Formats: sequence, C-alpha cells, structure tokens
Amino acid sequence: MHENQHRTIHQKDYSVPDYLIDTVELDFDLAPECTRVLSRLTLHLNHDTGNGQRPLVLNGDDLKLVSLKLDGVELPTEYYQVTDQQLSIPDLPERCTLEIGTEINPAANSALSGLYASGPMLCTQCEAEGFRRITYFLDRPDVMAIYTVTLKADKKSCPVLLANGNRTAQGELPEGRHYATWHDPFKKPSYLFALVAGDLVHKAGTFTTCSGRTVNLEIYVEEKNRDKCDHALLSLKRAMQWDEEEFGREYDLDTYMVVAVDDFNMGAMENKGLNIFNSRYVLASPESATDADYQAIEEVIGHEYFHNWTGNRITCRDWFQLSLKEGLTIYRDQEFSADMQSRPVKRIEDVKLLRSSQFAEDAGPLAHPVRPESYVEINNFYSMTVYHKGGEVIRMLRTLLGKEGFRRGMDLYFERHDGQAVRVDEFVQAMADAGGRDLTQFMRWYDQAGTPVLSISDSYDEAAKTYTLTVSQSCPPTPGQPEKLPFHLPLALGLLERGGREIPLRLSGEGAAGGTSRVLEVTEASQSFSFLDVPSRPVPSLLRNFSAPVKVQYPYSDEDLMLLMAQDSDPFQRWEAGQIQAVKLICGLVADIQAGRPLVVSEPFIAAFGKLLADLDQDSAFLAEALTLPAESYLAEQLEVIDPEAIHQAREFVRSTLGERHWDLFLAAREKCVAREPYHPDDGLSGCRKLKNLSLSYLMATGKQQAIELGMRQFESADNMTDSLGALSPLSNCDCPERSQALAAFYQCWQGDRGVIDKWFTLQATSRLPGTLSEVLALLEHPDFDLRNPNRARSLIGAFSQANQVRFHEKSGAGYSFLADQILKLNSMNPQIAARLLTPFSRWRRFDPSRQELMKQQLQRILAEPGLARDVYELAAKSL
Ligand code: 0A1
Ligand code: ZN
Repeated sequence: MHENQHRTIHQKDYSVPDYLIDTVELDFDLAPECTRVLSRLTLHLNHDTGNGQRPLVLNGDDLKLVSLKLDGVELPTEYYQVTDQQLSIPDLPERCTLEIGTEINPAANSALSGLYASGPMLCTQCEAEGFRRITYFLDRPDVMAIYTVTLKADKKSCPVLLANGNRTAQGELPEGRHYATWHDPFKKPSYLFALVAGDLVHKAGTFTTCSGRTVNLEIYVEEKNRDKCDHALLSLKRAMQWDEEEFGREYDLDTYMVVAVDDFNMGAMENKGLNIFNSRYVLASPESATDADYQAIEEVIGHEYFHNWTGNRITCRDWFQLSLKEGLTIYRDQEFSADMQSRPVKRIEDVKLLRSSQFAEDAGPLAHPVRPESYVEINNFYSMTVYHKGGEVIRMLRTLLGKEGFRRGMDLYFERHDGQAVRVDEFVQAMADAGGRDLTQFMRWYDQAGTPVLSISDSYDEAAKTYTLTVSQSCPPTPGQPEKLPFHLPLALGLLERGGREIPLRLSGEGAAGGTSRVLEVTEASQSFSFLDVPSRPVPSLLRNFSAPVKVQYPYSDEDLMLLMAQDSDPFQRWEAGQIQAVKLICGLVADIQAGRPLVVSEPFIAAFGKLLADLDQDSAFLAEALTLPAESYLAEQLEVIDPEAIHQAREFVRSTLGERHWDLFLAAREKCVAREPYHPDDGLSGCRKLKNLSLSYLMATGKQQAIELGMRQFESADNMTDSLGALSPLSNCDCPERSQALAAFYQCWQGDRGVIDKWFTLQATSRLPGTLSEVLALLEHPDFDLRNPNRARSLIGAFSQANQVRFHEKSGAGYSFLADQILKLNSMNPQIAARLLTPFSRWRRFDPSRQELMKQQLQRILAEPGLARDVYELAAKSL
C-alpha cells in the first residue's frame, strides 16, 4: 500500500547537514521543452556533526543527470549512485567542487514546482522542496549559500532574464540568444532561489530608505497589463516605509523586483529580491478589481516584503519551524494592513477567517500544532494553523510583553540571528530575554494542537463590592494528543456597569485601580481573579480584541449583549456582542426548522439591528461588519451536527425579514453612500461601498421586483468592479430572468481578462440556487475553463466545494462525487492543488450519518487510486 511508499518525517529526527555548501554557480540554458542546468557547488564537510567523513547525499526529483565532475574531473559511474530522489557520492574530500549537469522539461511541469512554464514565460517556485526539481542539491533551509546565476535564452521570446540579487553582466550570444548574470550577496537557502525569463514590461519606481539609499522597485507584467501595476507599486512603497517605522527594518539590496505570473499554486513567494506573485495579487484597475482585491494586493505585497527580514535574513532551520517565518510574517502583514485602513475592521476580518477556517481545521482529523511533529508532505502544512494561528501566537506575545517589550524582543531576535537558520525556540527566547519573562509554558502554543475553551463563571459579593471571575481552560483531544496541559494566555477584559460606564479595575492585592481595560494572564487549568471596589454587579467584556485564539463560554443574557453591543469601548467587542446574538437567533431557527416549527425573528433583534442601521454616522466599514450575519461556515461550527440546508434557510429567513422590516433604512443607507466622484480605490469610500452593497443584498433577499430592478440598475451603471459585483452577486442568487441576462453581459464585457473571468466562474459556483451543481458541471466544459490553471480550478471547484455549503452538501452526494472526480484528475497534474481541494472531505465527521457515509465513500475511492501523490495520500488517509 501507500504507507511504505510515503515516508513520514519526524521533527525529533532532525540532524545537522553532513556537508555545507559555500557557493553555488548555476548556468541555465533555457528552453521550454528542454532546459540544461549546470550547477557548480563548492562544499565542505560539516565538522559540527562530529562524525568525520560521510557520504554526500543530494536531493533530486524528476531530474535527468547528464554530467558529474568532481574537482574538474568527470566522475566514473561507480563512484556515485542515482535513484529517483537522490544522488549519493560516498567518497569525497573534505573540501571540493562538484559540477552537476541536469536536464529538465519546464513545459511538462504541471505541478508548478521547480522550473515551469506559465504561458510564454519560464519561472520558478522552490519553496518548500522545488529546488531539487532543478538540480541535485542539499535542498533544506539550513544549508545557506551564495548564489551566482547565469541565464541564457532566446532573446526574442525571452528578452527579460531575472534572478536574485544584482545583475552583474549581460550580453549577446550566437543564434539569437542572449544571457544575463546575477549575483546575490546574501547567503540564502535554496527555497529562496528564483529565476524568470519572458517577454515582460515593468513599471518602475524608487524608494529612499531611512539611511538614504535609493532602491529601484520594478513590477514585471505582460505588456497588456502595463496599466495594472500602480497599486502594487504603491503598496510596496508603503510596506517598505512601514517596516522602517514599526520595526526599524531597512531593505538590503539595490533592487526589489516583483513578477506577476498567471499560473501559481499559492498567493506569492518571497524569493530574495525577486518575488514571484500570483497575478491576482498584483494586477488591478478600478474597472476590473474590487476594493477587496486592492486590499488583498496591499496585504500580500506587504507579506512578501516583510519576509525579507522574517524569513530571508533569518530563516527556518527545518520545515517544522515554518511558523517561525509564516506566523510572524502574517502578524506583521495584519498590523501593516490595520495601520493602512481601519484597525477594528481588520481585526474583525482576521478573526472571522480564523474562526471559520482555522478553528474548523483544529477541530478535525487534520488538526496539527503550529509546529507539527511530523509530516508526509510538507506542502500540506502551509495551513491555516501554521499561518494564522501562528500569527495569533505572535499577537499574544505582543499582548503579554507590551509594545516596547515586543519591539525589544524583535530587535534582539534580529541582532542575535541575522544570517542564521533557527527554530521557533530562538525567537521565543529572544522575546523572553527582552521582556524579562519566563515563556516556557507559552511554548505549548507551538506544540499542542486544538482550540482551547475558556469556561468563565462569575460571582458578585454585594456587601464587599467584590467581583470574582473564575476561568477554567480545557482543550479537546486532537490526533496523537489525547491530553493537553494548560496554556499561558492573555485574557484582555473590562467590566461595564449596567448604565454603560466602564469600571476602573483593581485586582485584589493591588493598591490602586489601573485603567478600565487590562490583560489577565491565565496559566492554570482553573484560576480566579477578584476585582475590588466594584459598585454593582457588572457585565464582563471578555477576551477584548480577541486577545487569544480560544473559544469563550460565558452565560451572557440578551440584555448583557445589548449593553456590550451599544456601550463597550472596544469596537471589536461591540461587533462580537452582535454576532453572539445573531448566532443564538439563527441556531434557534435551525432547531425550529428541524422540529417543523414556524419561524419568527425576535422583535428585539429586529429593533437592535434597525437601531444600528439608523446610526449612519458610524464608520461605514465597521457598520457593514456589524450588520453582516455570521457566515454559514461559522454557523456550522456552532452546531453539534451540521445541517447545511437548515442553516441556509434560517440565515436567509433572517436576511429577508430584515430586508422587509428595514426596507426604508436600507434604502437610506444606500442613498448616503451614493458616490459623487468617479471611483478611486484610495478615496476613503470603500466602507461606504461595502455598506451600500450590503444594503442591496438585504433588499434583494426579499425577492421583491423593486429590489431586483435596483440591482440591475446598479449593475448597468457601475463604474467600478466593487459596485458591479455588489449587484451581480445577489443577482446570481436570484431566480429571475435578470440573472442570466446580467451574467451573460458580464462575460461579454470581460472575456479575455483572466482575473475577472475567475470571478464570473465563482459567482456561478457560489450561487445558492438549486441548479448550481448542474451549472458547475456545464462550466467544466466551458472553453475558458482550464483545470491546469490553479486560479481557474479554485474559482470553480474550490469555490463550489468550500464556499457553497448548501449546494456542495446536497443530500444525493452528487457534489461529493463531483469533487472527488476533479481531485483524481488533478492528482497527477498538480498534487498540491488536488490536496488543497480535499479540505471539505476532512470535515465529514461533523455531518449526519448519511452524508458521512457518502463523503467517506469518496475518500475511500480517492485512496484506492493507484499512483496517488504523496500530498493527496496524506490528507485523504488522515481524514479517514
Ligand atoms: N512562502 C510563501 C507561500 C508559498 C508557499 C509554498 C509555495 O509553493 C509550494 C508558494 C508560496 C508565503 O508565505 O507567501
Ligand atoms: Zn509567508
């Protein structure tokens, strides 16, 4: 079976590399079907092993070895062995030079790992283990070397030749070819290597660093996208400025290049000095990109830029430490975005994502610690947990240490470890040393999986004016971890009097009260905190700003929640109080549907919602969040057994009721948001547009013709993609003739624009109308559908299976067999994408017995496939 074929790698088995590589010279003779790579390595035995002479074992994958020289002399075949995955040379001098010639076929590389073709251009993706698909190498992040790279290619089809670092030479070659040589002065691991060859134009800019150096910024795209790079360039400058101001980090090379490619497995890649991006995170114009797209570009540009210090200058010792760079960089990009827009709204968005996706991961068979202890395929661990829970762990450190302490910790980390490949432990130690704190217990966040639950109870002593909170923590079992030890976590809170005043907080044992919000440190399984001088029984505002990635259980009454919603000084808590009420309401309706009871939305809820909606002086972006009902995926998380139909029906019932009851208020909210100027992404009106389009969706939820006409008018007159989609999205959920009319017009208008056509596929895949699966099946045959293009595959298959709960989980199981079909097709084509599409199946235990059975059948069918890729095998096997 697969078990023997796919080896598990364990963290505890780490050993230092036997050899170290000092310099790498790479010569690429580039051609789509056959590229020849000549690699000259200078290497030496690693004396840190204390082992003396050892064989050199280089990684390789899908390579054809064409030549091998040791210190300039051809190595006879009996001196080495080549297998599928390795090149071993048993006898080597302590120091030597190896010259390895390999041949690869980028055009046939549909896995998009290593060197591959994206349209007419050639590019690379080497994280995590793609470099071994280019040449034999010690392909592990703790082997860091200096690279010099020469690219040779046809000048006509590939006028632009890029690699990491600085260009040191270029010139003509016979037969219409040319070359360029690049040198990167910084030591780096192989996963940060990159090259690009193609017919590209670039948008240029400069940034002057805090020490006065001028850095050239270059965004490379295809000619037709020349006018879509401004926002990426602007975002890059903002990110560079921000990292100097917030973290004192200056850019270190003379040039920073970003290249947009259409075929890319993930979002983007932080290769040193030469980021390669999924084009969806670079290209934008007002007509074709939404406010959310603009925001995502800023975020991803920031993320990759911030990696230059957190990831590149200091990298990971091994892949188990992935969150060292990813959690930290997610935290940094979240903070950057928060500073660029509304901080509370950004926090709400991040928490929504964490709770709907990461909590679900943590509660299922694929749960793993932020620092996993084993893996079969490392690509499967670029997960919500490693990235986003990892980011929350960093945020907790920031909360525990305070602004200054955290900054000192970051400075110390950079000072100690610049140029090294380290573990999470080194990072946390720097924080502990800078903050003068013991973070031993805190490390459990890295090694224990699962979402902790805080059960909080309280008591009030009227006579003594003392209020006591008792906090108990527990964490459910996860695979391989039946028992958990208590976590060390910051619990930020405040106490509100019934009238809304926030009470100055004084803990028992303290002299004077210090502020109305504070951070308690929870370390025990159960712990009590007593507050003195509390004039009356308060309402606790718990886990302010979501200070830890946990679930809180506290028996709030409706009145408590109304108070927090109206009065809490923390905007996050005001939003949260509204969400808790909405969850209660909708889950109650789900039970009513299941029991066949009539549905009613409670009057106080309708009134509270109306009150919020009427208060148009508030920040519109925040208001839009407050007026958005919890997503179906989040509601599903709250139920014992997920009932997709009932959840959908209950939520839609609330939406249409609110639309009817607050018809005029929604119209007024739209009026207020009518634009007076042509659209600009930075016009400060994105919140307004969000509110306007949310209002439209409530109005359209009523199904009234008047609302549909409003939607059509907006669709037809929109001067920007935000408003166009703001109308088309509810229209695509509407069983009306206008629907197909609008979808067809949209396609006509945007045919040829990949990014927008992806949106067109997604709109149809996420429609809640009953015929959606048949439409999706028909769209598989559409001339614009291409399973090989990851964005396109995600836009249809990913969107349907992950963002359309009610249609994907159709009782018949037809959605399941559709998904399994696609996964099996992708298995040999692009295992990474195939594996990512498995996510919905991993949640099978959360459904009713009949759906469980149907999903399990598909998992078994996938597992029975001969030649299953490691990526797919690991997730399917663990899911069952
Ligand atoms: N390090 C990148 C993400 C990334 C990871 C793997 C990839 O290919 C398998 C590509 C990109 C980031 O965090 O942005
Ligand atoms: Zn990253």
